[in-house]
Amino acid sequence: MTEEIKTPKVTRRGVLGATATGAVLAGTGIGATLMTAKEASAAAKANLEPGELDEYYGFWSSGQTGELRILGVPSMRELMRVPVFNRCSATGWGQTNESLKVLTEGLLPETKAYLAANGKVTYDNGDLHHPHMSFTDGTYDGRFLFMNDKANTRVARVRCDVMKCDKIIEIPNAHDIHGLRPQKFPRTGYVFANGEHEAPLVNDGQILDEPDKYVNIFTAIDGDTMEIAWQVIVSGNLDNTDCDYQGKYAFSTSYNSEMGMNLAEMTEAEMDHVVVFNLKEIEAGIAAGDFQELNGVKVVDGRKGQNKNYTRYIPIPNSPHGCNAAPDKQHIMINGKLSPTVSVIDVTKLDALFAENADERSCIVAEPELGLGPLHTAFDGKGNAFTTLFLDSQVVKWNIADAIAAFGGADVDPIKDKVDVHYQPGHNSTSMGETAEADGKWLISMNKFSKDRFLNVGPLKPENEQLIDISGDKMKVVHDGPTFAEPHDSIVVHRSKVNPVNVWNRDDPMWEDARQQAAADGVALEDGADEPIRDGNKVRVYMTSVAPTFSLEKFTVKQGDEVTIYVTNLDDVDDVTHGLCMANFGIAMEIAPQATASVTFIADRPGVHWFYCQWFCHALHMEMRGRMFVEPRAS
Ligand code: CUK
Ligand code: CUA
Repeated sequence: MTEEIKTPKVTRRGVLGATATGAVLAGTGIGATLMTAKEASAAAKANLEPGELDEYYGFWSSGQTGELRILGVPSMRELMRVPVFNRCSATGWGQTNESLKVLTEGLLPETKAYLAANGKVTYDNGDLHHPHMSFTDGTYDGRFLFMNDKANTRVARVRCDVMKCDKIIEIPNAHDIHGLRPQKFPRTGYVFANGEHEAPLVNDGQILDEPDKYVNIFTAIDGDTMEIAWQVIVSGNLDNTDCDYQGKYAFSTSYNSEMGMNLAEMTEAEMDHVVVFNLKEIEAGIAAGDFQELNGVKVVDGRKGQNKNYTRYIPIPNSPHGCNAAPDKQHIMINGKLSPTVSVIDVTKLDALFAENADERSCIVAEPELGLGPLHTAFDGKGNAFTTLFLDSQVVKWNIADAIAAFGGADVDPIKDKVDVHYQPGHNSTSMGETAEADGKWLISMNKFSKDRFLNVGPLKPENEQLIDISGDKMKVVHDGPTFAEPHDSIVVHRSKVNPVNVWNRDDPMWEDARQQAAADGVALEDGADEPIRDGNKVRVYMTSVAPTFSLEKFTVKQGDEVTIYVTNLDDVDDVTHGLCMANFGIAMEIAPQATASVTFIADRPGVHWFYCQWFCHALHMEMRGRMFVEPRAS
């Protein structure tokens, strides 16, 4: 294939003539540096005209829906859903061979056995809470997005060039991955992942009511290879996590330092803790052989009382939840949840905790009382922090320097503003706010309840996300956005950081298996084959698509054959995606421009069966169809 195909000259947007200049600039990634005067002065402008492009990408979790969502900010328009842990009818995620490879290759052997016993090859649900982009030098680098699955203990990666998931791994030893953050400096590097729920270290059915034998596991994953680098056994459970801008420490909150097994036990102590992980010490410990190998992973013991320099436990009131590094590169906010406070850690004071065994609380430099139910904190890059108050249904803006001064005894109120949100906020996020380039324009409040804010759709209500202008002294709610279950977290990334392609590269590794099988069959995917290729009772059908036709108008297989259909989309104009739906076979998939996708099924249904293109592609889209003829089994 030629270079021409990788960079199409014609864009559909250009053809349609709608603000083509903006589209071309955005598509080439130079839009951000050539921002118009109008854009530059539009800090507080949430409403875009039709055809106007957003300044930011928002990458959203979807909780128990299991997918990643892409929104435009500030318009809050939903741009795309990227299936990850879920099954997707539109794209064939969870059904195509290419997606099943991603969904199955990282599963543990015992999980595969469990699934097989239930007639499945992979999970089809997930609980995706925390999407975060890879970093280089303390800011987003546009390579990958990483995200957790609390439901089935997995971590996934999405490629930002095509916005498709390319890796999913199941984390051994840990249980139910919750908090997740990529290393900020010098780069990602590690992806840190918290196992939230306690379990016996060897969980083979021998231990139930011996809580002292339960542990929690902190995992560091290599973000480049998606292999597990190491794990740490900790005391107490693990909730949210973040890391510093020095590449030295990671932090995890624990709401169950008690290691309780029920609500009363879990909330008993007034003080819980945040665990500090010393990355260099852990790496040195592993190099020195101070680990046990468990399910193929090197695991160090960082529990309290081990007299090791892997961890320190900083007492924090009371069942802390969110964990957020400030863009000043110095402060980490630990959100108190049951305590009305946020505890501020100064990372420059952490070396003394490890080297001199200084008092663990000596690194706390402020603990402002902000309101009821502080869960998560975001930043504007101008010295202010924005904390969600779940119980008060508010976002509070407070000044970090003033909070530190007040903690030192100065008579100053760190709270600058409060705004009502609707209702009960969990996470919040600010434009570029979890990077050193926080720009203080927008804040998203992700609220758990919408109640009366939208037309009633029955007992199950949408959530409500509100866009708040934080460019001035006072916060201003400027937009309500209903969303389906249940975004926990989001990041707001300037569009200059992300530059997806319009058309797949034919060399892409995503369909390497198809490429190899075609070569073995003496077929080029780009040419297709005139007849199905028979290999015992396996039959391979190689088709191409060019709007509005498939290369085969019909093909014949035998009842009971295992049929694999490969479709290579030869269209190279952006947005000309085709589909292949095999009616009454439960088969459907998406094939984007220049991509190959494949699907395998048993053709156990004799007769004529139409396959059709289910992605609208052409004026003659309805006519884009063909017949599969299944000859009945000889009786
Ligand atoms: S957790 Cu959902 S509100 Cu899973 Cu990030 Cu705090
Ligand atoms: Cu091809 Cu619709």
